[in-house]
Amino acid sequence: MARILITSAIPYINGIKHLGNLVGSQLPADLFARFMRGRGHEVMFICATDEHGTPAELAAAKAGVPVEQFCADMHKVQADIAAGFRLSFDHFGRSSSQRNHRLTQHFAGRLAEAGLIAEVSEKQVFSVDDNRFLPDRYITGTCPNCGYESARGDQCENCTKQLDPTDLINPRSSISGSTNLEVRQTKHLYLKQRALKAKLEAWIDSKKDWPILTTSIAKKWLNDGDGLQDRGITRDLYWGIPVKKGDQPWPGMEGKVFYVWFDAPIEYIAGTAEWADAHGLDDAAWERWWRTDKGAADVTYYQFMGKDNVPFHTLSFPATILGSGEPWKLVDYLKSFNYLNYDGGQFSTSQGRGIFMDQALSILPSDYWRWWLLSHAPESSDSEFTWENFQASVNKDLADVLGNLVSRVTKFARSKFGDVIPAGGTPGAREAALIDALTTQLRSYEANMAAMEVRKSAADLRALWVAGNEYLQAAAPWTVVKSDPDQAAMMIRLAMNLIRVYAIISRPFIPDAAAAMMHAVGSADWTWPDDLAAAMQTLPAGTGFNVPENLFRKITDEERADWQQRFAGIRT
Ligand code: B3M
Ligand code: ZN
Repeated sequence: MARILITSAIPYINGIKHLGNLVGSQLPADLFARFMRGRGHEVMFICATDEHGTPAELAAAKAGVPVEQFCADMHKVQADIAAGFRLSFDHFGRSSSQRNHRLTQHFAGRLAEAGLIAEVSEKQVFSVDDNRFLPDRYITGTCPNCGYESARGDQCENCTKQLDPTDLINPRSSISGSTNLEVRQTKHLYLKQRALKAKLEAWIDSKKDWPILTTSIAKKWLNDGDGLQDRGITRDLYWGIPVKKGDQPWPGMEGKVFYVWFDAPIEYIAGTAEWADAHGLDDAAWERWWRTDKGAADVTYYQFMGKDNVPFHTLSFPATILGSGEPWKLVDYLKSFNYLNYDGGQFSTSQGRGIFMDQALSILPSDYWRWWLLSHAPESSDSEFTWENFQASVNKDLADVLGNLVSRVTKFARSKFGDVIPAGGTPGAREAALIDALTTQLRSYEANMAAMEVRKSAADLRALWVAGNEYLQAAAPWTVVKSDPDQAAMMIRLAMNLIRVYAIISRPFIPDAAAAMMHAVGSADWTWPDDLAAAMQTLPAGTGFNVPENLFRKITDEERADWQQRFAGIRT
């Protein structure tokens, strides 16, 4: 039994994620976690909400609630939606947890001791009425270049000129509108990433089996022109983790917090500590996942994320870990994704374009979405969601192929053989050929799943479903029963066992349908079919079974047109 640590990029707190975000991180991570558990491995699957930073503060202000309350509420919202999609986290933590406070301060302290932190004095705009420093993009004024009146301190949206806040005419705070602004001196901490460049490069070069998408992004940031910059890791904000050196105050840094991207990946570790706390376990319970000196040497660590998050996970976070000089676990395999587009354009959170996780669940159960998204995951290139494609996949793969097999077999069995799986008959050449074909296909599925080849895995699973259908088509128990009921009984017994096997192997993709299939054949034995021939004899004659409600219904043309229309616009 192997020990597998899995983390998904942690969703930002300020809004509900769209399906493009879901398929690029949490969903494939869940697929992998479910598969590894199904194979009997020990899995720790961690996700969390990413709660700090100015966007959280501003979203809270807009909602008119204190930021602590806003984050607590939104965490609950996101946790409920994740449960709706059956994301099987061992823990869904919060980057604002006390665990993350302590660990983030601990890492900063270690980095300082190692001489990897520089204190830098800089000038920044302070809003007297807001009583806070303003990040560049929260200062508005008139563009000196084109006269546009709502230019931002970092850039004019109208003429695209890059600006410095001090360039703006009539600058004001975008938070309060106040013009009572001053330029003040402030001090910040920088992580000297440049000093870690050789170590980082050697570590990345040692990852021969990483996907090209991952290594090419890492290498680009490492080597391009001004690639690896020393990085500011503190901010003048209210909401965040107070800057401390371990548990000691940091002179001159009073009232400042760590930058959100410094503390967010540390939450992977803190989230595991939160898991231990939630289960009343001691520190050893989570440290055995993260500290190679405390039992994590045999852990394999997998991360899942969209490509935009790769630099933070191949350079910044490893710089924190390596720089600490402590034996923390580094990622072993980083699976990154391209973007999913929406109906001829991009999904966009800021513009509210596309389908958001809560909306998706409001129109169809999660299995429908899981199947489509995973079988169309943007792996080797960007991919696109269209309603036509979604309808076609659901109706064909789920309803016609899988759902139809389950319903046809159980209904026929009930009408001809009663309440239990029937006895009689002898398997012949056709059955042997089916088991051979299924075995070959199943080994391919297992290999692709282990390699996180999501689309290929979906194609293998679909092929496994199709093979069963073709067998039934050719064997035709519904005809054979008239002349040779015993042989028909044998075919149905085999088909019932096949439904159980389908439940087990399909569970990572469509967990609810898998549970319904398992229930239909009256079993609760989820043992992985390592030996398929043996697995196909698990349910003996005499086992009670149920006829399930339709596993999957078809999407009608009217529904498709209606949804297409409903989700064409912009969510407000
Ligand atoms: N919070 C992704 C996002 O919500 C970002 C990932 C952090 S991973 C440590 O856009
Ligand atoms: Zn301009």
